[in-house]
Amino acid sequence: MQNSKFKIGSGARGGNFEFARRGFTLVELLIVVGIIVVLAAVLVVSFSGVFSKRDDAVAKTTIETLSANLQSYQTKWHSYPVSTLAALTAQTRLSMPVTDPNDTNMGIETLVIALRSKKNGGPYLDATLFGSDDFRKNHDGDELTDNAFEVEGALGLFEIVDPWGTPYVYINMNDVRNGSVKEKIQFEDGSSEELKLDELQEKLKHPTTGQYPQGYVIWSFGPDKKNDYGRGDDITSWPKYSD
Ligand SMILES: [Ca+2]
Ligand SMILES: [Ca+2]
Repeated sequence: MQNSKFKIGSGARGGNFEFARRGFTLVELLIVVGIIVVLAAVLVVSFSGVFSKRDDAVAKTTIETLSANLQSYQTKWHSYPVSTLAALTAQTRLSMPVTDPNDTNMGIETLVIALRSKKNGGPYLDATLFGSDDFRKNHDGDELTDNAFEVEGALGLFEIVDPWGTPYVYINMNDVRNGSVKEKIQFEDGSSEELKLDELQEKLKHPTTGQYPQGYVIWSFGPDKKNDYGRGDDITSWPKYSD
């Protein structure tokens, strides 16, 4: 019995056995690995392309939704929300001034409060947008101490964030024109960046007509999470200018 077992590979099929045992040469293996690497790279690139297109579309839709909500607000009040809570206090005609607890994400926080405020006949803010943790964040952890704007629920000063986790920027164009913008964005990791007024005024101007966008601007810093003031990969509420 032992003999017959021993003879399996060395009989009539000995050649096959030898071939199987030889396996692949190093060159053959490298070729196979190379092909797998190339295929994987192609798949990763095409999938990331699909994901980044999907994220761009989400940011675009979010900006369109906020713009539609702003339009409802404007129809009622004949103006767009201002860019800071202190100014919104005056716009809402509150007797007690409400100020921002800190100096970050003021534009988008003010927009969210303005659109949620029952005092202003709201809420105008899209419920799906505000109801989802994908969009609603409070990176800088600030909140109001009293409910002067009559918003529903907690008093957290929420931001709406883009698919890459960065808060959208909202600025009323009057504040750009009169140079009163003080906007500082706090990112997910706690770092922050102050917007430069001169760069804002320069980049928001149409390259040939010199016109500013009407009413307000909302933009996302895009996949690179860097502020290009509406240029580069940023996603904008106004028709984007080419660089
Ligand atoms: Ca906040
Ligand atoms: Ca960018």
